[in-house]
Amino acid sequence: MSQISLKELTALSQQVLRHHGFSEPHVEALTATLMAGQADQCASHGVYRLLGLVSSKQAGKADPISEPEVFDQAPAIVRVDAKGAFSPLAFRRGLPSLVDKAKHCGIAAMAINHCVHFSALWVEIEQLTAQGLVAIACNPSHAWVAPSGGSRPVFGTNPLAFGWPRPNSDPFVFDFATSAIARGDIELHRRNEQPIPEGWAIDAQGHPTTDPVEALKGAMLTFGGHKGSALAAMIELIAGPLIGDMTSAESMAWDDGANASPYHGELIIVMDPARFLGDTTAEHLVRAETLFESIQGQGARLPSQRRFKARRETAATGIVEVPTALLNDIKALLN
Ligand code: NDP
Ligand code: PYC
Repeated sequence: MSQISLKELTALSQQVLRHHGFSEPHVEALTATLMAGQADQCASHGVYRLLGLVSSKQAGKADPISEPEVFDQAPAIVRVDAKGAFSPLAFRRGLPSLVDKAKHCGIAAMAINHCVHFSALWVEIEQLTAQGLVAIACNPSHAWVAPSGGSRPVFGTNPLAFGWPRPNSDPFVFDFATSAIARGDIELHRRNEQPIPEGWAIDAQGHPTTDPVEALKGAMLTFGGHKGSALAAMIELIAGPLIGDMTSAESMAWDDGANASPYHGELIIVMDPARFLGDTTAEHLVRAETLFESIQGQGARLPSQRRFKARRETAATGIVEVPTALLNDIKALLN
């Protein structure tokens, strides 16, 4: 492992992206997303993703300069056309309208279309909980995951994220793939030449495997069997056809073997407790705290607790750890 200051890593990320022709708004939005992942010690969605950003652009599958366009689709729906570029800038551009609409209507949605996607969804969710809003986000990816009871990939790793604002504390946030694990984690096991646990994937012949290379050639499995499978299908539908965008299978066909980041849409749904509850908002939100206390009171941890702890550690030291081989691969992107 190499130790590097977050400041230095931020500058390196910006340098790499500029070197590869990304416009300044994309450099800023992409680097903020990558560094958020790294600061929270999310190895599969931190600076590792820089390799995929550059290779997707080099393969002609991600536009490095397109400026997203924001459309006022309906009183409670904002739509952002990312125009073939990565999603973080599209999210940034649509965020003010999404928040306004949620605060006005009580519930609102943002559909991001035609975006290349690589990020963890909590980065977006936390920008909504910071405004006192409850949020749900999801998107398809590439068809890598077999449905429960099947053996051929249909679904993406389809993340589902949820955030609940808390008055005097970190928000309650969960964010997970509907596959047993994110694909990025299997890629990291391949990079480190480590076996994967049983239950994550099957090989191309449909047999259970612990070999990450065979897993990446075969099919990943859903989490929770038929339950993860149904959630993955729901995400294909509501963040695919419902918003006029691609399913994971369509994204995979569009990729045509380029091995680029997935290209599709994303759906974000936001609710304003103050509009649901009016004068009784504080009274009801305090009841949510009772729920959290009853979870933590018995020694169970809340999702994202590990991340928030990691974030505070990074803020205190200003230092993050990056595998030396990865750091070298990133520096090589400047050649
Ligand atoms: P994990 O299975 O590692 O964890 C997901 C969630 O579960 C986190 O909120 C985590 O909190 C929480 N958690 C983990 N262990 C516990 C525990 N013991 N008790 C309570 N909560 C726990 O994540 P995945 O591999 O499924 O996903 C990782 C990331 O990959 C996500 O951020 C997701 O958005 C991203 N992803 C993005 C995709 C895309 O298309 N853009 C596709 C697939 C995944 P904590 O972090 O604190 O451990
Ligand atoms: O790790 O499964 C994943 C993933 C897909 C797109 C971004 N991350």
